[in-house]
Amino acid sequence: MTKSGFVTIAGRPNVGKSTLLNLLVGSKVAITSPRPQTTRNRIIGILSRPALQIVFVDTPGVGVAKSKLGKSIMESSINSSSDSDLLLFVTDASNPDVVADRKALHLLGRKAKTKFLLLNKIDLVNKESLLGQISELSRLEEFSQVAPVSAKTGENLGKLVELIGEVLPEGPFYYPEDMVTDQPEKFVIGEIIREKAFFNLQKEMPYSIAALVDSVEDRQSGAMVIGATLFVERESQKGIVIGKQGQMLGKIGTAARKELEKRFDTRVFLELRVSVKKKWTADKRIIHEFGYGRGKGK
Ligand SMILES: Nc1nc2c(ncn2[C@@H]2O[C@H](COP(=O)(O)OP(=O)(O)OP(=O)(O)O)[C@@H](O)[C@H]2O)c(=O)[nH]1
Ligand SMILES: [Mg+2]
Repeated sequence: MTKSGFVTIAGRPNVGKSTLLNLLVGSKVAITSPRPQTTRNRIIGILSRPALQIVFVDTPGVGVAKSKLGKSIMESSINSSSDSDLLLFVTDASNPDVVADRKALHLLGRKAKTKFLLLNKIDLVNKESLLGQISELSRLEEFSQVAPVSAKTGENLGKLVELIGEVLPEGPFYYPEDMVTDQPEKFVIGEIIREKAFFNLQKEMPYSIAALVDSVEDRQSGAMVIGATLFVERESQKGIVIGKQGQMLGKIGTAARKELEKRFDTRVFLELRVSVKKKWTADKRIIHEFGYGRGKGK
């Protein structure tokens, strides 16, 4: 007899959902950043144990969405949470905001049957503050479990996996045991490039940057040749991404190449361009073309 199920990880932006997902499945399947609204679609991370398969579904943070991009990506969060066997509602214990949490819960939690409350980033807070938060948040919703965790130190995550195993139903393995994510290679590469752009452009760059992989070629010499484009919305932003004498683009490219080489265990040649796609965050067609805001639950 095996147990299995879909477990959605959701909450407001920047609380550490993607970092948690990566730690839970033991592999970097989702990019993370210190900026809110990093994740743009639902991302699956699979944890397989001898008689248990947990399919985690990381989702974009839910908050106030103004742009079409923001709205599209939020839709994918709400759809995922309503289809899953369990909702892990994540909050940031180091930056409590019960009002925002209540709004997010209202959007996410209506259809989820079973819910756990995870207070993340406990490496940054003291016990008293935690107890106060737990009692406030527990008033918002009926949670079957409350778990203070840290995606940085891994505290309590082993116990969390046990608790999840207890509530999941009997069922088959949905994915092969050695599979950790279902994202296409091209998309994974684009996300790694976007992560490095987010990281290096922290202050200057508006949220509206996209990375699209145009081509991936495996050379006979074993090297991987990748052509990719970073899209911005305005001409003026192009200069920021390229930087003085191409320095910024060089930095982003080098950081991405290094991670790609590690990940694919091969030499990588990365040809990175910057292009302007006017007002793309307001265009649903382009948002989907870029692969963002996808995902209808299972
Ligand atoms: N100290 C500490 N930092 C954490 C922890 N978990 C995540 N972070 C940091 O919090 C920031 C946001 O993490 P993400 O995993 O990208 O957050 P997210 O909830 O997926 O954000 P969105 O995708 O934008 O909704 C990053 O800088 C992480 O390194 C934690 O347990 N402790
Ligand atoms: Mg995320």
